[in-house]
Amino acid sequence: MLELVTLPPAFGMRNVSPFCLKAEMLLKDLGLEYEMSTLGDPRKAPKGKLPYMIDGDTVIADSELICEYLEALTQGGVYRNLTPEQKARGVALSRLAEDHLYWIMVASRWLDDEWWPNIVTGFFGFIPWPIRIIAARGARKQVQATYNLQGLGRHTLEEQRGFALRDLDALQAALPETGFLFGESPGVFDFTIAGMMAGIYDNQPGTWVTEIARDYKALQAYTERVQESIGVYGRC
Ligand SMILES: N[C@@H](CCC(=O)N[C@@H](CS)C(=O)NCC(=O)O)C(=O)O
Repeated sequence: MLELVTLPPAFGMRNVSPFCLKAEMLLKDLGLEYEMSTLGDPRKAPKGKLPYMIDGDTVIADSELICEYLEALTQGGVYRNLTPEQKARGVALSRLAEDHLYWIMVASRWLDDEWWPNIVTGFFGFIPWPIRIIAARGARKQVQATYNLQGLGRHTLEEQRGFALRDLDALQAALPETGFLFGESPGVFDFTIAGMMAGIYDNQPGTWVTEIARDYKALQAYTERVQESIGVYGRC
């Protein structure tokens, strides 16, 4: 049986990571037998990030590589009959969500002093005090350094809000008002976008990105539609 290793629940989310949620939705959609397990410390994962998937002796680390593996396993079940143009749009939107908006969401959780106590309890609660706060502060420094290296961390909060708004504008404009990206049933690229947006809309309490995303009603309705259709929700 396939095993998907994800982060433990946190912030009112049973699957708190957008990448893990995408992989879970895809496994359910493909009708494959799978079980889920959790790992509190992503540093112990094969590539230091979650999710990874185990299939017998094979370990696949990275949600996109999991998609590729499942595509081969199901002989084309993941990308189905997508045209090259549809796949190109799907990949471009995924990069927007996973390699840009994702970092703003991460910063809104980790680097906002008001939200920070939720990180300490949500991600580090399993570590005894006072090691917990030392470990959490160390990880926060790394998140800040990564955000700076990515480039977004060099901007003012107001400028970061502007980047988030333009990402959300683009996502909402690219999505259909009914149905899904490429047809009447959701597919892998819907899982990518809905997996990302579920964490933004439903993490408890909301972050500053949640606040601005709430104005994007069509994007929120789409996120609900995908989760409902597949029967997998990020929230508890
Ligand atoms: N490209 C990876 C990204 C996975 C990722 O960033 N996972 C986060 C959780 S949402 C993680 O494990 N972060 C831990 C870290 O970077 O130390 C994928 O698609 O699987």
